[in-house]
Amino acid sequence: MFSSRRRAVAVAAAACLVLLAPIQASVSAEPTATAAQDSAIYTVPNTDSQTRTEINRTGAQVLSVSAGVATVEATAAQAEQLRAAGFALREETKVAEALQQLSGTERVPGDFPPDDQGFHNYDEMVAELDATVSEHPDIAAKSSIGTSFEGRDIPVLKISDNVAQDEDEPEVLFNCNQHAREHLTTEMCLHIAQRFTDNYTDPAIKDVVDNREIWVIPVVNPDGSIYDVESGQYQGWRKNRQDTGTDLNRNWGYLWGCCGGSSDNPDAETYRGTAEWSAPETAAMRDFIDSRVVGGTQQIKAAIDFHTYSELVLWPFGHTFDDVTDGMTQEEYDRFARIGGEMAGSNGYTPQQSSDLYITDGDSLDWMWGQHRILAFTFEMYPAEGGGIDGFYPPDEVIQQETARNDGAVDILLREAGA
Ligand code: BZS
Ligand code: CA
Ligand code: CA
Ligand code: CA
Ligand code: ZN
Repeated sequence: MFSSRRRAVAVAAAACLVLLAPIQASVSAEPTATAAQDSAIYTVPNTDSQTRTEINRTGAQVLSVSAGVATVEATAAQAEQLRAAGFALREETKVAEALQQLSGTERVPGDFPPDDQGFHNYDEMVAELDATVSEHPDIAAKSSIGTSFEGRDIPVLKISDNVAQDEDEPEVLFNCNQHAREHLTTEMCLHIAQRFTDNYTDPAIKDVVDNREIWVIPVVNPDGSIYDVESGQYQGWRKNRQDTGTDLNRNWGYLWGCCGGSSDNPDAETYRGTAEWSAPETAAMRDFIDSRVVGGTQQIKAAIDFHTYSELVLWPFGHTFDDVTDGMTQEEYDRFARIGGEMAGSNGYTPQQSSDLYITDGDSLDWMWGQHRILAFTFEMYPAEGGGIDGFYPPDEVIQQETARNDGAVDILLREAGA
């Protein structure tokens, strides 16, 4: 089984690891209680996008869906409320126990557990970007789009020939790790950065790099992603670290809080914040994307916001079940569905409108398209089904395969940005 295999690897690795990194003998302080830590994982049969929206409205959070069976993260109170509303919940695991198992027995303070050292923590991500720039100064440049709530830079890497100039080329944005625990996405952005710099001698790659301006933001939520690993044990943390945490993907300013697709309860996993853009991290994203309007024209033509998990290609809107609505014509919707379908054909994900999962508001997709007409997609990466919180913590052995899996889709989007 998954967890026992991981334990075996942890035990085998433990002896040599003391040489590599300081290991805490035991965790002295209890990890801070969080929404996820206090929750259990439930399965709920026979759901659809309407009922999944109802489930989320209690403050619980649908994590994945398989043939109508939803996997849901919920506190005891939320589970009780759902049962009272007629949902047939079956408890699968306690999140705190699952997180402990996933983290193994050794602790590396400030870093991923010994088994998962293939993942980049925040400092390692910054170092990776710096190394990319120093190896490829002609085609890669690093800057910052702003700072997080706790004051950390949110770095962005630009990749293009004549990288110091703002050329008149279609710009494409890839951003990752809005949600803290979705660490595989950071690896996705780093993979994109490496692929388009290390392989510049490949004519197909050179053609893209020379004729596009690619922006890569590997960690939109630095504080949350650090918090999720800093004790050495995973926390299952989703939000940023402002007060009780704001769900960054409910804080964007297009019809913010409009449609029952986010929560006003600060403890909920989908807390939308006190106002649109109340999170410094979303405000930094807004300012960066707004700054790409040059001469009245948005330069960013296409974007992917990477999340985990469920293996989905999602397009706008999230705030309505309707395909055609204010801000989306049938022709535009059909273009999303066509390109989304083509990308899904290349990576084996399932293509669908975002609201087919459940209704959301204040998400990045809705703003990027609604405000700027960016051809914006959200990818929910590996795994398709994770049995609960485990889905956010795949072993580092899958990083190479599951990031390279999206090469074809990334290339399709880069092509479409010029169409
Ligand atoms: C996640 C799931 C994600 C969310 C689904 C979604 C994607 C909603 C795009 C809206 C737009 O947490 O990864 O609930 O934010
Ligand atoms: Ca491993
Ligand atoms: Ca260029
Ligand atoms: Ca430009
Ligand atoms: Zn997410």
